[in-house]
Amino acid sequence: MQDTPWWKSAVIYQIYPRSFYDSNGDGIGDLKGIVLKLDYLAELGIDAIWLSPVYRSPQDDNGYDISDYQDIDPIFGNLTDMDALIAEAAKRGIRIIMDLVLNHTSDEHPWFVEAKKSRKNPYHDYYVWRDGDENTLPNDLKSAFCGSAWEWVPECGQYYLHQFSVKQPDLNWENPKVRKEIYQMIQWWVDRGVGGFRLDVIDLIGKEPDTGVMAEGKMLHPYLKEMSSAVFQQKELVTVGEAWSATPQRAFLYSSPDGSELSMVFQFEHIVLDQQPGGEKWDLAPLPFAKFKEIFTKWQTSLYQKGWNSLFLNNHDLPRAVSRFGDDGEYREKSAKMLALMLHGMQGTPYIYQGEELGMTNVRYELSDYRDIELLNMYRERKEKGYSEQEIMDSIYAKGRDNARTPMQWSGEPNAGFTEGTPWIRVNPNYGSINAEEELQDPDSVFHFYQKLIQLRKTIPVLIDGKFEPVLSEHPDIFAYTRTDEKSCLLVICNFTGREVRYDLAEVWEDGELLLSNEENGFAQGLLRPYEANMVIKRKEGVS
Ligand code: TEU
Ligand code: CA
Repeated sequence: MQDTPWWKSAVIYQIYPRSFYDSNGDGIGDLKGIVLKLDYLAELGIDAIWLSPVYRSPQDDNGYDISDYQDIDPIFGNLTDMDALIAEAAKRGIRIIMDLVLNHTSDEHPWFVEAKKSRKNPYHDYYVWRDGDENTLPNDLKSAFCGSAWEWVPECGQYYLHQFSVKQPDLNWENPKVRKEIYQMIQWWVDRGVGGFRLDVIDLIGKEPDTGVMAEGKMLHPYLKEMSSAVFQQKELVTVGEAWSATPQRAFLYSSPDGSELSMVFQFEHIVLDQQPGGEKWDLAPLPFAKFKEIFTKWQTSLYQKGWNSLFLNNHDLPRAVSRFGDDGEYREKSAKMLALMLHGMQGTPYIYQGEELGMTNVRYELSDYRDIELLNMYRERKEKGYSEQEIMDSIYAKGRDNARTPMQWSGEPNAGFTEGTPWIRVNPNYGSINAEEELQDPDSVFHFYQKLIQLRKTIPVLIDGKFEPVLSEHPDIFAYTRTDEKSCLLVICNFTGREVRYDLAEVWEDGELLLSNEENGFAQGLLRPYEANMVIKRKEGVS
């Protein structure tokens, strides 16, 4: 693994700062709070932190609406706190990856405050405008947060584009001045010592609003190449792009080994499976397990030696993995470990979303307990369309982003030890039994299972370079695969059900070394107990 980039053997931990740890009692997580928890993260063994936005922002979309890219929002602290976090993390061998929102700014960003003053303002074409009259929308483009993607500005006699909230105007990437200012800002963060960037909805920057082609526009990859050569190809930076439209073929460009664009992308084909075809995320459908396996297999086999996968099952926009793909009831711990082993055994860079390492679960709150603009807008829109209260709440329980945004559960203390104040969002009531303090003391906890998985990634080369090959592809309950390199072969085999299942594998694995299992009775070939997961390795004879 001589010249392998550091991020190919790394595990990256995502922090949603407002829900991570509150150091000053205002009920909102902050940068000083993260510094206080760095030893916990070092204990887990992660290599980098992806920090969701902490820049100055009106917080309309919890910081994904940025009004100053080069300052910290006071609710999180200040630039001195940011420098302290970078330095304290570095002491523990942890890099900080900043979340860059480059598709849009806040409408309170100075650029937009100027732009909307008049068509002649020098900043006007930093954004996307269309002529029209107040009662005729330019076209039927919709916002991801409900309603039209166009907002009328009388002073200009024009509409501006916002693919997200009305307070998140889309930037005009066709304007070279915009790109130049963005690259200068990125360099400013690189000079400040950050180790990389997560690029929010990066597949949208090549948008073509008149044709309705918003993702993967023809200028997307030229812009990415220009940005990469301007600021990413330095200091071993890791860059990961969020690309809901990504396919393996497109990922060859995004994550090409020549480093001409990014290190890797977050693709979402496994994330949109449990929704009705042609529907929205709120239109629930059972998870098609065969398709789930097929998609992971496609990405693993397609990108082998031609690109690089990011591996994730949840983030700040998604329901908790154990609730969505496992069992957050009787088999919560077992299925959380199974999901972790399934994911971390594959080729790519695994991402752990805060609390996933504890087996934290979804919530079912009263409507008044929810905070997220996306689900609250959906509630209003679907209510007006006549959906039943129960149908709407069931969608929120299953897919609402606040499932992931309830405060990190540190202990059984009030508010799960997250804050001594009133939390900005209600704490999941199950914090008494699911919290870091308990799990740090329990050698069989989900936390320690993740810790072992992360350690294996550092010590088992086949986990980094081994070729992925599916096995038992037709089995209705098992996801299994091998990883092979010139020195060893590794089997990962996972039961995705709460039932005992049987299987036949021609190859004998019982003489292999059981690296990790979530089953205390060890590995018995041919049988998997409920949610059992095993990682077995066999080293090739005569190969040192
Ligand atoms: O998310 C992109 C995005 O499309 C998601 O919001 C998606 O629409 C939905 O939430 C999936 O459940 C990114 C950020 O991750 C998200 O937090 C921001 O709200 C959004 O962009 C706008 O910046
Ligand atoms: Ca705080």
